[in-house]
Amino acid sequence: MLDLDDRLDRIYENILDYEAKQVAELVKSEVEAGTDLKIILDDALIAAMDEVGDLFAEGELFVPEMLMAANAMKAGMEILRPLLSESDVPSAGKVVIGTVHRDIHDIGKNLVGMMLEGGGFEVIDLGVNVAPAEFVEAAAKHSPDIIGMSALLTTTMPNMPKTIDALHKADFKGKIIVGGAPVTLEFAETIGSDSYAPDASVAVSLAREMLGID
Ligand code: B1M
Repeated sequence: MLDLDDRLDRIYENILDYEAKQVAELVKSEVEAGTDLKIILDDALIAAMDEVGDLFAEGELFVPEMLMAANAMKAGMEILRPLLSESDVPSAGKVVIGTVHRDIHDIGKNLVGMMLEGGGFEVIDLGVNVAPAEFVEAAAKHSPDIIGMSALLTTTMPNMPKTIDALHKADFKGKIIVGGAPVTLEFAETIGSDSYAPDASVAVSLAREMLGID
């Protein structure tokens, strides 16, 4: 039988090869072998997604490949998630994410959610066409560390400041991150967002930075 490092390496490599079914099977056998869940999460799933993020940033991978890797990671997460919630493995932080009101684009938002999950965050996805009041309600219900908003239309970008205002009025104390193709750093700064990420991999680095995680 392979030693633990080699077995974790196989999971890692299968994520980079987009082999969702293999990842699920390997994670399942690792759980059955009694391997620490945090080791599987950190040294295989999160490590692979960190590598995917780096390759994306270097222009070696593109959105479709990042999505396939995220899907493979997700297959492993499906096995770990119910067990992690019963165990004492701490999440990196809680993120509520959604596409703003009147906007139904969700591919980028889903990718950001998956990459955050791959980065060890607990992600609560509110879906698309999320009204400011729904973000406020989710903030009260889940007390997230971060709220993330995505907008793909110039006509729905103004729903970001509306949501931020509503969150501030409701005394939300966490951080806010925005993104989406038409969103810029300048726009994010003018609407009072704590940060702006141009892509999913930067979103993970910024979320870690905002929460003081190395
Ligand atoms: Co739409 N659409 N669309 N569309 N659509 C765009 C956005 C558009 C640019 C196309 C175009 O005209 N060239 C244009 C917007 C123009 C504008 O506003 N200036 C447009 C339009 C006009 C529309 C409709 C109005 C069309 C119509 O009905 N007349 C309509 C609007 C519907 C609505 O929302 N109310 C509409 C509908 C649709 C579909 C339903 C057909 C479909 C969406 C399917 C879905 O999402 N499930 C769709 C699609 C697919 C697109 C394009 C082709 C692709 C978007 C996408 O998924 N990109 C898009 C053109 C384009 O962008 N090339 C277009 C891939 C995705 C991975 O990238 O979402 O940018 P992106 O996410 C990136 C980053 O932006 C960032 O990270 C992601 C990954 O790196 N990011 C974040 C995103 N969210 C983030 C959040 C963060 C941080 C980073 O923190 C929380």
